[in-house]
Amino acid sequence: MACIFDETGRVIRRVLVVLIAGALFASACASDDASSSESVLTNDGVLVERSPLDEEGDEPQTDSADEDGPSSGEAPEADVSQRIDEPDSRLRDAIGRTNTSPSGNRIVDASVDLASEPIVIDLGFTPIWVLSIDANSAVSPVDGAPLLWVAIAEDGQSAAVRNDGGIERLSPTGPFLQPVAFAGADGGIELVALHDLTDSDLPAATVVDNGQGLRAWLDGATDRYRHGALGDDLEASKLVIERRVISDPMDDTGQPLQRSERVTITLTNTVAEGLAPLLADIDGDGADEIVITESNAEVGAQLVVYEADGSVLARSEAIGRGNRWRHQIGAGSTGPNGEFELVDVQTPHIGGIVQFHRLDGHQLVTSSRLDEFRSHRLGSTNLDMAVLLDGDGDGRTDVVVPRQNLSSLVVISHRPDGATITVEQAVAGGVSSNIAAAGGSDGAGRLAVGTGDGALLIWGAF
Ligand SMILES: [Ca+2]
Ligand SMILES: [Ca+2]
Ligand SMILES: [Ca+2]
Repeated sequence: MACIFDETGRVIRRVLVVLIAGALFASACASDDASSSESVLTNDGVLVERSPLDEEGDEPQTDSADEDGPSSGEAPEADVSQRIDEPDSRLRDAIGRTNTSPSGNRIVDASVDLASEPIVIDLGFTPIWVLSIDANSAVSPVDGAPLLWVAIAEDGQSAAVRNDGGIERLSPTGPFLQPVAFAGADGGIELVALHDLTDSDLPAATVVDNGQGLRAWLDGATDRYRHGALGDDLEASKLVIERRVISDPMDDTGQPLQRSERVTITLTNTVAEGLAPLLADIDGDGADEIVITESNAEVGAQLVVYEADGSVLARSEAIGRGNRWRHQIGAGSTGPNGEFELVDVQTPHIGGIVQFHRLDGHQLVTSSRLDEFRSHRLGSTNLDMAVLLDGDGDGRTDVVVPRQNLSSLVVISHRPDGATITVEQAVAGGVSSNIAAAGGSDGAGRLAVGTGDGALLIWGAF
């Protein structure tokens, strides 16, 4: 992967060279401080290691040089606390992304009427990535019309689409394993390869952040489970969770002490199959949990919900055989009576079953399912081909996902009699990109998708 990455990240690497050099210098100068970490081997066969970070809230970097992670019973590596400007903190300034939220939960709290006719923008290339740009970022406004979307082709060709339907060509800077957009210094847009901003050895991995002191990412790339749904033989052997802890004692100024705690979970029987965890309040206790998809060759994939302290809250059934993936999409109030559910697509390349799951004790129980959809192209690092939003205008959250043959977009609503298609929109040329979406302040949303005919289809707020 390193050599592919050198190609894809070449341009951006130059941009970030000063930042990275600074980080390396700082990390070389830092001292080890693993004396207070604690590790526990749980019943689930995972090693959980807890490390307090320093109290100023400086965020450290893990030394994750090992390939396979420790096996059961073996002592995990020590975390190393370092004072650096971590690259992924820049992600908080992103103004455009392919997923809908930095939390990794693909949900937009807004309505888009997908039964209406879309606006069709001719791009002249087939987009595989579509980024939704923050309408308030005011980048490249022309007559006051800001950019709303950026579409990017496999070869790095890209174009920005304004909210008046106007189109601006961008200089090619890709290709990307996963692009993210920033406001450029010249008032335009700067596209960056996400992985260059992320402290993980897993290609295309990203850090998720709920904006309330909880962050998590996958790390510890290993090739011990050769399934390759995401284009290489590497999967993660570690889940890293960082949370801000506010403790009772006051400091000298009478403020509560704040510190960060890092929990590193080393998977010994499984790998985490995906590029990022998903943060959502699965048990309704007001604090987000961390959802990942764990797989192994014997039983295939299973959704696992971790508490922020590293304990396991719940698991779904495993698929039952190896080399069968499930693609975690999002969590929200999709149930017929607004029940909170976690949505995934089981085996998105073969029969693609959209599944709604609810927490029942320590189990994620499937409440409804519907098949023949596709949320992912085999081998792609684009995992944002499905989204939760109200796509039929009844005010309740649905799932928007392409048909298995990519010939249309469908809205799936979880009704009392089960999961039901309420809208189907044909997509001429087939769906070629992720589904990008965003919500406005008035509850109205917008959604865009690329097509194999070289167009961008747009529904909603203009
Ligand atoms: Ca919770
Ligand atoms: Ca909880
Ligand atoms: Ca709806």
